[in-house]
Amino acid sequence: AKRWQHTSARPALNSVTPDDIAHFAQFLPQNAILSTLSPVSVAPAEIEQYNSDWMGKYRGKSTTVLRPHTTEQVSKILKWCHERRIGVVPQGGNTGLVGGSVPIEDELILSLGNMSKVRSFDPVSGALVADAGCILEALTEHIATHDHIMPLDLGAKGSCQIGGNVSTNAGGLRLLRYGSLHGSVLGLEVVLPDGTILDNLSTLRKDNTGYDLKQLFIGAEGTLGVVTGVSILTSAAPRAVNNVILALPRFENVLPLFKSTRRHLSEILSAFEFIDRTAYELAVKHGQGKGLTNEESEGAECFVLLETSGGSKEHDEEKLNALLETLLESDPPLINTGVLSQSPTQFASLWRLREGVTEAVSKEGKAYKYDISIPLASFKDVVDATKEQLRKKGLLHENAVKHVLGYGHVGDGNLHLNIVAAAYTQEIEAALEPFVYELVSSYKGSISAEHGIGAMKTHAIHYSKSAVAVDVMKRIKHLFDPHGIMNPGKVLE
Ligand code: FAD
Ligand code: 2HG
Ligand code: ZN
Repeated sequence: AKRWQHTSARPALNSVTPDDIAHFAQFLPQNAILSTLSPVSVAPAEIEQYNSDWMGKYRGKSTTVLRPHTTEQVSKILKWCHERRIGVVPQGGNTGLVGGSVPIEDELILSLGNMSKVRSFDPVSGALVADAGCILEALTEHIATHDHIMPLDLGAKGSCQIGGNVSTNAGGLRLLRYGSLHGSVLGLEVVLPDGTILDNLSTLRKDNTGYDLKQLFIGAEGTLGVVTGVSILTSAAPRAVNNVILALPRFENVLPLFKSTRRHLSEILSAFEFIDRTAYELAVKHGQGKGLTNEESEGAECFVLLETSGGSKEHDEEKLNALLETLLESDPPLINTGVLSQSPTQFASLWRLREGVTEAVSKEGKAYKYDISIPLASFKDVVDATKEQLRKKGLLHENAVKHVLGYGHVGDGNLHLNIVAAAYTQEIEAALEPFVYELVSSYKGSISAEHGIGAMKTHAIHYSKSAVAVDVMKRIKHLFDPHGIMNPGKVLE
């Protein structure tokens, strides 16, 4: 993991001291302060989970985790840290994949987990207002009782928080249908670095009264303030959902398949997800759902999971069956086989295959993750070129890189290129970077489609943003956070 050092361009920051803990204890309940410092003095093991990221790739050295219950408490914490020049890392579910949610040095960790109340839900407009620390799955379950669904869904749903989702501008599995959070978030409550509470928690669909400030915090990765409340537009739950897994003989069929699927399914298509053969085999190997029998999957180069969400099960099934017939009858057939889920259990199991790839990969080894936007037709070329690069460097073997795989959100032009290694080593990283970034740049793509910049890609932001854009970002950062306390070393170097 890269280490950030204080530079003359960045103001120096102070470590948390026992005096700071004594100050926090004046307004925070005992259970909201976890610190290895006196007078709290917990064992370092108790804060280990907050210092380590989901992949086991990034590790901070924080002594102190604060878990406030209210927005006012967050405000008091930031006001103090602003005055004392203490770095603060906001942390949600800690499922981020770019090292953004853990400290680089010994910044204070501000965990939102205790702020987990639903504030309101309007079943007429679908507007949901919730504390930032609400777990995505808990919100999904809460509004399911009102026959509504969240506009986003991702494999980390059981741990990630809505505030973390907003702060990373998470994409996920439903973006094709419901669009990005820049469209569905209606308002935010944010505590600015100096402790000021910016209450923009509107539930209005339309509000053109000057600058749309909330947009700045969507995807800011905790560098501009702490999101404490989220107002988000949810949709009426579809009456019928179906999913199908398709086995394709060749990658080249994905593009014509996508075109054909869109034409046949039009408004009921709600997801179109891609996994290559290696990703499929890893998911199966590590028990992530069941898809096809060995016979059905034999000879397939890749797989597509598609989902429909519509008004009538029979009507949607009719459309899906007509699509499957067309695909099988085309000359040569675009697919080897297609299996339509027959029960809610099978539906969930098919989804598990796709959603479970990340978990399967983490069981298999240490993953280098490149989350890129490139033209869909180049997905395979990028995976192949990366494999070839590692082969040329003599790194493609059991003790170094075990697998190179590609999967992702085809419908959004977003490929997840994962390199699974026996261990994180400088040699592998040097073979991958800047190689992958230059490859992406040659396609005029993005080096971060949905996971963000975090600590991982600060040095590479110029591959996807102009010098002018980075300069404007720095000026915005300085305006909100003149002392540079918010998530230092993340997004901007
Ligand atoms: P964290 O990991 O805790 O934090 C992420 C970033 O946001 C950090 O920079 C942190 O400082 C900041 N932050 C967190 N909360 C706040 C807050 N309240 N205020 C200000 N800043 C805050 N991502 C996708 O886009 N699409 C996917 O499909 C997807 N699938 C995933 C599947 C798995 C199995 C895993 C492990 C991750 C996946 N991710 C995906 C990445 C990750 O889950 C998302 O980025 C998620 O939105 C992070 O939420 P979190 O609450 O865990 O945030
Ligand atoms: C997904 O789409 C997530 O499954 C995670 O964005 C991707 O682990 C990854 O590389
Ligand atoms: Zn993804």
